[in-house]
Amino acid sequence: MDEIYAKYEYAKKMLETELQILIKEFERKHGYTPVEHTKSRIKTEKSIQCKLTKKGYGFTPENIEKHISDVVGVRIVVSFLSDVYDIVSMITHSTNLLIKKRKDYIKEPKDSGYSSYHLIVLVPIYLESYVEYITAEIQIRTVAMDFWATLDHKIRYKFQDVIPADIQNAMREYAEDIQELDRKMYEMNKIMSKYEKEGY
Ligand code: 0O2
Repeated sequence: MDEIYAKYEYAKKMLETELQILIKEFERKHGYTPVEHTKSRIKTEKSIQCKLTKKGYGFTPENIEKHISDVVGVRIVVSFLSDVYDIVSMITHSTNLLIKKRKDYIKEPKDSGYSSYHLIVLVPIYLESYVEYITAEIQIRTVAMDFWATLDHKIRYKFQDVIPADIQNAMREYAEDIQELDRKMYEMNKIMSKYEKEGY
């Protein structure tokens, strides 16, 4: 286990550095800062164990590597809906990261109402005599989606996934409100850009 955790630590560092550079370059080229904040983490042993149990697998290094794609996770929170897709495109064009899978929970939100764009990527780590590719998850979402997901996470933790129906229904409704708000903010940003172009 020590060996595999060490590799996840290296992958987290590599991914953080790669994303920092990509975001800085994006800002330099476009003269605009789309990212509000980023957060990275290594999933706790308890959480990995829990997820493997739910999927019906034992807690072994092989099962972690094979069945858990988000031991290393980075979340990128952006201002507007269009920024999500700009950041996805930026990461997709990186020559250092390989895209393994995409999950667009913005176009198709989960039943809970959860929405975000997930990229499952392969991150190279340079060991003594060889390069190994480690799987990691990048979640890209707007501030509004992040607000919703943070509360939803607290609810899930409190009720241990057995969430009362009234809370579930309310959260689905708020997810729709958030979607609508993101759309309105995106339109407002377009209007602002138009004014800017006209010299305001
Ligand atoms: P934590 O504690 O946030 O890390 P898969 O093998 O692809 O079928 P997986 O990895 O569960 O299974 O994929 P999925 O559904 O894309 O979810 C990955 C992560 O997305 C979750 O990790 C959450 O971080 C987030 N997520 C997915 N659904 C929800 C949701 O309904 N509400 C919230 N708040 N977050 C969600 P973990 O390990 O479940 O949790």
